[in-house]
Amino acid sequence: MKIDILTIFPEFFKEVFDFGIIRRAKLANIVDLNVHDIREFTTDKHRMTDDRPFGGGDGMVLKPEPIFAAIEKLVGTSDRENYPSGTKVILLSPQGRVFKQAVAREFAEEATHLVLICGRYEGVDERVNETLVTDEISIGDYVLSGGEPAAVVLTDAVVRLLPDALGSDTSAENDSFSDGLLDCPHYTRPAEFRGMKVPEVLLNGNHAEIEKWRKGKALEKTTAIRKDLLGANGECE
Ligand code: 9D3
Repeated sequence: MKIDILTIFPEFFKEVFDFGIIRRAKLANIVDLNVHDIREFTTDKHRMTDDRPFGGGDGMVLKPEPIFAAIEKLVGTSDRENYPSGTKVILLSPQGRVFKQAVAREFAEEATHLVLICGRYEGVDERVNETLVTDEISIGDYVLSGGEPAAVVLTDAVVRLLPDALGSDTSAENDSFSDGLLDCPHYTRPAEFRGMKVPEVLLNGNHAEIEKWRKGKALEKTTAIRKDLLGANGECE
């Protein structure tokens, strides 16, 4: 999969993709991940990426020209009707559909090229949304100062789902959310730490008992703090 990130703060991403599963996926050519400065696609003397809003008001709005130029370079066209199949141009914005594991799965399975446009607090010219964007995504109901952290979250969640991105010791199948429940508690040595004992069931080697305990704890935890995950629709919503 190819992932291109468009931002006015390319420095934000300097080291964030150099660790763990994403780093491995890059080295194994499972993902071709690149960050682009929107400013590099400006053609005016002052290389302006934003401008004052028509109609007045505070703050600046990201200009359409460099974003259109970037998409034309990266995708080949600025008409979303003519994007190559498997191409998604995603605007990260608080107005978007909320990112969930099901959305990560959809992108990992259907897309071969993701272009992530990082919005800013003040907004993006609406013509970007009208003709370039195939998916508008929010990562949740809280206010960020821009789309950059959201681009990191989305990239991480999608890349680890790509075939062969996870090591053989881990499996996306065993993830919390894959069976719609939160994870069970985990313990490692020592069996007693400052008077706190590891549950006896985990020490006795009875794997059927252990599985039953883990499932029970997962259900207990989910019921206590995330009843919304227990819906019958299996969408983990
Ligand atoms: C004047 C700004 N706000 C009016 C309610 C809207 C607003 C626009 C842009 C608030 C924050 C932002 C910057 N955030 C993002 O670009 C963003 C975001 C977020 O804030 N929350 C969750 N997901 C995302 S994805 C991009």
